[in-house]
Amino acid sequence: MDLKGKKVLVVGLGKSGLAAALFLRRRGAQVTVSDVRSAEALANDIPSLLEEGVMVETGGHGLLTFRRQDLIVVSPGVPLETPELVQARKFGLPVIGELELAARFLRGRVLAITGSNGKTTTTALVGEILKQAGLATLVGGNIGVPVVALIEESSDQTWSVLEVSSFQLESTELFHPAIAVILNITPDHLDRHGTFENYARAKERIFAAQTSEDCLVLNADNTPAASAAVRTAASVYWFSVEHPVDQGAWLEQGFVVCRISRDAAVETIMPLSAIPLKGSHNVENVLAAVCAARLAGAGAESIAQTIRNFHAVEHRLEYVATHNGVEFYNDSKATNVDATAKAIAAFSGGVHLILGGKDKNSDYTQLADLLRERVSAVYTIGAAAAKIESHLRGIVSLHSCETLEKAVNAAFAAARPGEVVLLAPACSSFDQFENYEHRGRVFKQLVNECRNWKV
Ligand code: UMA
Repeated sequence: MDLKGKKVLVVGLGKSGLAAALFLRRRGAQVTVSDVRSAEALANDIPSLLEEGVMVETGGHGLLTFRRQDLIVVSPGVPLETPELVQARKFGLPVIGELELAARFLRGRVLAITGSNGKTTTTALVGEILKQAGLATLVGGNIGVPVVALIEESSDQTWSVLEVSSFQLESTELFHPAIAVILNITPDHLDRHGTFENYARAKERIFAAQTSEDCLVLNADNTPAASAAVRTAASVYWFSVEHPVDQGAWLEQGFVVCRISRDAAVETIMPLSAIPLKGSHNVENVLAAVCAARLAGAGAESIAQTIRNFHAVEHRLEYVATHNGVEFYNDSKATNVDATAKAIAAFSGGVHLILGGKDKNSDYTQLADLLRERVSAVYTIGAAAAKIESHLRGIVSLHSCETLEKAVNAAFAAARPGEVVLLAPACSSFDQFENYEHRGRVFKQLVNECRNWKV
């Protein structure tokens, strides 16, 4: 793909847009960036872009800006159905995502991980395993580092371990991982994709360009993920917490085991009890990581060693502190109902749960059984509060708190020693916070302030 002299429009000036604009500019393209936010809101990034010779349109997307281009590169958070993009496609302009742009230039091999939940932990774990095994490894994607930002560092020997979201996959064409992993597919982002089927099809683009030379690792225990096996050209590997599989990773008599081809011997990786991450969902993540890392060439012993020393990624069921015998956990990344269910299930009971934020067209009644079993009270915050309360009335004790600060204080006041205050909000954060990281950091700060409480 020759970018020299091409007119390229980058839509959205977040992390992806900024990295894409600078990359395109370095490759000689004439770059314009367009964002709906105001120039004031983007004041941090505009000067460096102008200095590089990038043109910037702020405060909205101009139809004409979208017409005068050779290529349009879209940030993951910008829906493909945005009217200006629909119009541009109608005029025959190529529209690709940041991931697709990066895929065309990234050197070496790609190990890509998608799923509704567990992506970030599994990506971080696989990245760490490959690094510790001595392989040249880069880590990026939805985990927070745009894939275009990895291009310059990549070489023919590199493994790029990428967390990829449905937003990124939706606009891929040539993106071609040597190893792809689908951890699970459960309802999420229905506000963007419309239906669960559309969402699942977007996830399945992870293997669209794979051939029989490539590997696809699937969760045998999750039907929507497992059903992809009949639609792929790649060799299928499985992981399961429930039963042995013909090739892949599973549990046997309290041990994680792995077999990387049907005729190979079963290798014992490590005892289940040596996995340092909380929650049964993390056992699934570990099994997927073991299988993928083994396929990429890491040895069994080195894999076990790295898992033993691996700590929870920030904002994923992250232990924060214990005050007056009450434990606080930050699972701000639990941005959908399934992730919240998994977080609750990691505790045996006495959970004071903070729920709410921006709704994604979710059905919160799916939490009913777990709430009855393990949750003492729910504290609602944000724009989705009224909907959540209407779904959960009569199931669990509800407290309307509006803000995270009021919720933390109310939960701490009510929790008894031995109980848990858990932020696992089942919603995105954009109504009250910049992103889920910001929400998690505010939670941790509020928890630290609880230390000064006298009881
Ligand atoms: N914007 C427009 N027009 C629109 C919509 C948005 O101009 O119609 C602008 C916004 O004003 C903003 C910019 O686009 O300035 C934001 O772009 P973006 O939402 O793509 O955000 P980035 O900062 O580029 O971050 C993205 C991912 N964000 C999303 O997918 C929403 C990050 O994942 C990712 O880490 C980053 O690229 C690097 O790859 C975050 C996320 O929430 C963590 N992901 C979702 C999730 O995990 O559930 C999918």
